[in-house]
Amino acid sequence: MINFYYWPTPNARKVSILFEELNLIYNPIKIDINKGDQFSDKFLNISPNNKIPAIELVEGKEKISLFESGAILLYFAEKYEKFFSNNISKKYEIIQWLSWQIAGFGPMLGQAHHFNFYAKETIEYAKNRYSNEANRLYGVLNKKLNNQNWITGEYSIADIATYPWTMTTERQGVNLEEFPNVQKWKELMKKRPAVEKGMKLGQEFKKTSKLTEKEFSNLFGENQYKQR
Ligand SMILES: N[C@@H](CCC(=O)N[C@@H](CS)C(=O)NCC(=O)O)C(=O)O
Repeated sequence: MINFYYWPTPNARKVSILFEELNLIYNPIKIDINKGDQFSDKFLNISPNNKIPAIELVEGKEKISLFESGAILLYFAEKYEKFFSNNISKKYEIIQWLSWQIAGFGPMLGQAHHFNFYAKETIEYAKNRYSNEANRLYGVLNKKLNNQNWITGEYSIADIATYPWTMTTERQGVNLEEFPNVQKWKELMKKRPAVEKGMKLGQEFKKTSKLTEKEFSNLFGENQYKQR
């Protein structure tokens, strides 16, 4: 059994989509990051960076515990030889686009979302800087998807990692109509039953109202930055 520590956010959804694609049985364990569950000693032991997603499982005599969505996707894709490749150049093309998502697309979109939506003060420079970066990155993705359905040719963990980040385009300062290949690719992704199911995990816990002071402190303020 796989213990899957999650909260309904893009980084966790990458993992639930892959689990659904692989038809794996897993035990979803909620870590309410608004409430501050990510700072418990038990969770920090599994994920010292205080972030979801994380997983734990037993493999023979070995206990495996992983955090960082990219590492988790690579672990299962490699183990089950699915949504990856045995061909070395294709394999590294997939790793390259997975890295692009983890190191660029995700963090930049996250910052755009933060300054356009969560920030308590309006900082035009930051809003422009990250919205511009977001638009640049959507442009890169749009170009890559020219004349092909999937990011690296075949459906892979690069697609799985990228898709959940393309949900809140308005808050990222992005108009998706400017990126028609990304729009087409999103439609294809949405049609996959595993993607639909993976995206729904924990939907009912998703916050629709504004963050309270305490929640803001947990995610972006005093409690987040306290030495632990
Ligand atoms: N690089 C990490 C990022 C994970 C991440 O940012 N997780 C967020 C939710 S999407 C989180 O747990 N935030 C809680 C916190 O920062 O305290 C990954 O790809 O797994």
